[in-house]
Amino acid sequence: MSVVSLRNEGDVAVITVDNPPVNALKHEVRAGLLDAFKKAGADANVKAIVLNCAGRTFIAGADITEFGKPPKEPGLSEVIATIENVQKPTVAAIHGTALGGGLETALGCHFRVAVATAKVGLPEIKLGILPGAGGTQRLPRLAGMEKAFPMIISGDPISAKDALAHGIVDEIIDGDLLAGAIAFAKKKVAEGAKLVRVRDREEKIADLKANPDKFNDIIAANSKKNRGEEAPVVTTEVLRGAITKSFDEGLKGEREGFMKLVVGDQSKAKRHYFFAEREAAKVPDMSKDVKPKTVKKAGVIGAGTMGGGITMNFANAGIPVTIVEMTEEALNRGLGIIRKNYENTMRRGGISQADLDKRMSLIKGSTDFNDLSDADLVIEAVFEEMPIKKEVFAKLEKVTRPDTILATNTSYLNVDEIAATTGRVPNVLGMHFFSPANVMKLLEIVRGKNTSDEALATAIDVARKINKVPTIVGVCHGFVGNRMLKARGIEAESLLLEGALPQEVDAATTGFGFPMGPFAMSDLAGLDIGWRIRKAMGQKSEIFDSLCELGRYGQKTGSGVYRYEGGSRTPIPDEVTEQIIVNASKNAGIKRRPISQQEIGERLIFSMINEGARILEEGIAMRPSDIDVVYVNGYGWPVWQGGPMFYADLVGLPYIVEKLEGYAKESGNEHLQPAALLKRLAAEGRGFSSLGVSPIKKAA
Ligand code: T1G
Repeated sequence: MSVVSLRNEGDVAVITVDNPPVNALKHEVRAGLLDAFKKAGADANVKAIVLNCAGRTFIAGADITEFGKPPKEPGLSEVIATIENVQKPTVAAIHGTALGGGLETALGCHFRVAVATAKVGLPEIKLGILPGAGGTQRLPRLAGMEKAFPMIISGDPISAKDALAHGIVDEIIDGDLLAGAIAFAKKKVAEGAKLVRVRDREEKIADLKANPDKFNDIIAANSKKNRGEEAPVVTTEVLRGAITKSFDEGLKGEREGFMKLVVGDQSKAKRHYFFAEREAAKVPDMSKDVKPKTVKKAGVIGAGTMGGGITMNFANAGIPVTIVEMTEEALNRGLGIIRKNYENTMRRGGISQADLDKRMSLIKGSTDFNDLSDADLVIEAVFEEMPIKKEVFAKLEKVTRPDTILATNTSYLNVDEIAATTGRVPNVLGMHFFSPANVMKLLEIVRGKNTSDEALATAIDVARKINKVPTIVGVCHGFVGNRMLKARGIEAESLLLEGALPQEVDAATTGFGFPMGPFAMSDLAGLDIGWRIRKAMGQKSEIFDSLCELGRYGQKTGSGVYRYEGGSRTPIPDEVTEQIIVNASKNAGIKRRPISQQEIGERLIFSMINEGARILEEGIAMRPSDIDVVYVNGYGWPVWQGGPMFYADLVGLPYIVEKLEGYAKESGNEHLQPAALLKRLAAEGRGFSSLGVSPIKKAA
């Protein structure tokens, strides 16, 4: 089957790309396009050319799997240069998502038409690169820099309507796209329309060319806090070239910027993550012919922060959901918070009043479990205490249909133990959301030892429908994310006792690219949560118990590890905390010492990597990249660092083993001893990426 075909519809040539699943611009597509446009361009019987795509979308970009391999001619820029020099009207017919090189190819045409549901964008920055086939130079000329800059620096697509408003698309086609595109082309021929290459259109950047300093205002209006990412910095200067240089010089700058970024670790990390996120939802030992159940109605138990957020996810996806609380007061409080959240989003322009009303209409509040009798899936989000969860599941067992899937939102507890309290173990699993549940993309789906394939497939399907990123994990205390975070927490507290101060530990974390350090995060979440868990488990922490005994729970009490003044959320180091830490060191018989940022950073990061290795050994995660997906989506791991396991391979496992052994010896922290898998891979000169996929081990 040819990936590019050429046929004539009367005097209009139709060039069709057919390279499923997303018409990516692999080498054969580029060669086919070059050949087809040359032929149609030279054919005297052809008066106009339409470029369209088969399948579900217009070209969605370069083929990312080709990156890092020796480039094969023709390059995309050559193809686009050929297209834009055709001396007859060329029209791109867009449906689905014209992204990256796809949109850049369309910008090589004189005109673009699209169906109303189409989207266009230049998402390259999300892969740690920049548009490398003229997008940084053509899009500003077509749409103006005020529109092009935010599109390119955010990488977010825009609607066909928005594209029409900014001249990126020339017409929205109702009905059959190809017929509409051909009619548009014929109209241009009949009008004798002037053919201007996008590269030659300067009207929308004329003012900026004359006043290049105004470009700095556009940067200021569209740049967010950069935590060490290279691509936005390089891309900004390449875009500046669009108004300070000639087109060809600007193109040269784009090429240089692209080549610099594409070989960098940050782009490798983001490309790794792109595929990792898609792999995470694939379960090799789940039978191929299993079908997910359709969830026409969901139920949520608990209208607290988590229950409310989970409920919103279903309403946002148009799925009716019943939220059940124990009392009217608690229920109304929860529903009030949901409404307030939607009102805030509406105020920010995220949704309309009609959207708000529709979503609220999909949410039914109740204090009667029997209202869940027709639910297909019920998720409990009650207190993190096993007896309470078991009581809820016992009730659900009675009021729901035997085929209803019951999920627990537990963050740590044993899902198999919960399942065992029901008579439907195969229909019980964990769906661990992250707070705020209506915002955070990560969903850890906890596969119990007897969870059925159908229940698992349904949870994965629901995750996609409610716009979450599913990762399948096994049963252990804290599953993947929280278990590794606990390892980091042990190190963070140990570093305080050994001589570091909270602000030094947090600085090492944000210096790595995290939005927040462990102690600022604890103050945000509330120190009392950990205090309650420690008391329930009979555990002690002199530093944090002392802070809590002083009523210092964190931001909510105006002080915790840090001090917060005048309602500000900015953490201020506090001598009260420092004194508590110094006393704790003394009581532990530890002689405090200055600790370098390098040691702090390595102990925090390497302790998580080490725990990740143990998680893989125990079969709690199927792939190292699944752990990366958890950390990027649930814990703020900077995506340009690829995730803990990808980062470990970049650093090199032998180095990590050596450092862990050294720090374990120096600190006496046994959990820093390298995991067996880590040591084995290091000894064999391998990385985590050399591991294949292994099914979640079903605990004995
Ligand atoms: N290259 C290779 N494979 C791709 C791909 C791509 N660009 N896009 C998707 N796939 C695979 C994906 O791995 C999955 O494979 C299947 O297609 C379906 O994808 C020169 C250099 C288009 C919005 O960044 O955003 O152009 O798992 O599950 O949810 O300047 O895919 O089935 O084996 O995501 O319907 C720029 C990336 C590239 C777009 C569809 N383009 N793709 O979403 O399906 S760089 C992008 C997407 C570039 C130029 C530069 C989404 C989608 P498998 P999917 P979806």
